[in-house]
Amino acid sequence: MKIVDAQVVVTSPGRNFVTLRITTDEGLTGLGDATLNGRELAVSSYLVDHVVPLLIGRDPHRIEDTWQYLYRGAYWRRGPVTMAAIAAVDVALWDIKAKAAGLPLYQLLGGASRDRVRAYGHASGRDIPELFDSIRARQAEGYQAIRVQTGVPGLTNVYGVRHGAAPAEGADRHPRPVVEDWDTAAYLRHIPGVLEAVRNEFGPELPLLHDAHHRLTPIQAARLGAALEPYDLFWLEDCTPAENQEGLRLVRQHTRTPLAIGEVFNTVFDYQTLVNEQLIDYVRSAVTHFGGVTPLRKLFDYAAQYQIRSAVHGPEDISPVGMAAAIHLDLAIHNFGIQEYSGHTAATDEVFRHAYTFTDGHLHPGEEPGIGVELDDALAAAHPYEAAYLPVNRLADGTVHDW
Ligand code: CS2
Ligand code: MG
Repeated sequence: MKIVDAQVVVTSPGRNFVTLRITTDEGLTGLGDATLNGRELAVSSYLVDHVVPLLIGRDPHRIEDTWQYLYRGAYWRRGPVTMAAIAAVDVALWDIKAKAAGLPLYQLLGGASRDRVRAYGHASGRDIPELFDSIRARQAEGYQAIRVQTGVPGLTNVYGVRHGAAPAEGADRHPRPVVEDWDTAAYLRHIPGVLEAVRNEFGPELPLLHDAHHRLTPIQAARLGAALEPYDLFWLEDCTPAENQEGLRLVRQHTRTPLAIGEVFNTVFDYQTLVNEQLIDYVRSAVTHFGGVTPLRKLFDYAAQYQIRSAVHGPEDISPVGMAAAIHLDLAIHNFGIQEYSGHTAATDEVFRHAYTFTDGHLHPGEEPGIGVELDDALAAAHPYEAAYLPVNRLADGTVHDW
């Protein structure tokens, strides 16, 4: 079999998605997600201008070799644009291989290690009553594990918190980045009381997660983790910008709250100290941003040696193609932890018809050969790209802060 064509489709059914479709001389096609929120066209260009010409004529079955060829061969390694582009190729090739075998992808990854995949959803509120309503809404949808984000008194615009009908994070199509505001001291004073209220209202059994979104220093994170221990979090996510991996030693010494990190990481090297020293409990990378199924499977196997589990990043900006690939991997690996799942707009689900299902808070990839996603080109074309930025974050004095 040979690759005869590869196209990049950029569509915006509510938000932008970048999809690679690889076609073979036998008529089989495969899809890969290359969406990098707020920088979509950079990945599209990387694929169209630099990668697609290299794919034509290659044997689509040689997934590992193609991955190494694109990663090592480029010389300029790592980075989100490169790794999202390689991920799209990798997933599209797995899709083709599984279709050629007539099997759903998870069967090629060793078969199911579980019957279904537990997902967590997002709840948020500007205040506690609004947050309670949001948690109840997620429970009504079936979620059995919930991430809680809350407004902070004195701050008007906080990451992850829904303002009225507006989307909570990143989906706004702003032609310039929205400026959010931040005050770490106010956040640290406020958040333990919120989690106490949620725990009291919803009881001891509901798994609760919280995302600090890279905003704390190691000592602030250590203090927060310790303060949250009575509320038994499933995890505290991205407590620091963890490219300073050694900083997690300090956090770990001071708290038994489980830690999850990695949604912005794109290679195993970003995790070495965190995993080798068992400084975290969950690795958070997405198939789409980590170079695909091939390297993410290796990361999970490496993490398993340290009793660290998977928790694949699954916000709305991972397309249904990236989500499907994640769910196949989740079903197959032994050290699965949990899958983030925000769902998509109805328009997105029409553009990307998918076999995976969400029932009673759990996902299943379905039994269609391949990853089980089809892209409707005509519908995709009806939703052209729209420039959109993620927000930026500033302190009260105007200093740009992590977000
Ligand atoms: C978030 C993301 O899902 C999460 O945990 O941190 O929503 C993140 O902000 C977006 O994916 C950025 O594109
Ligand atoms: Mg996060």
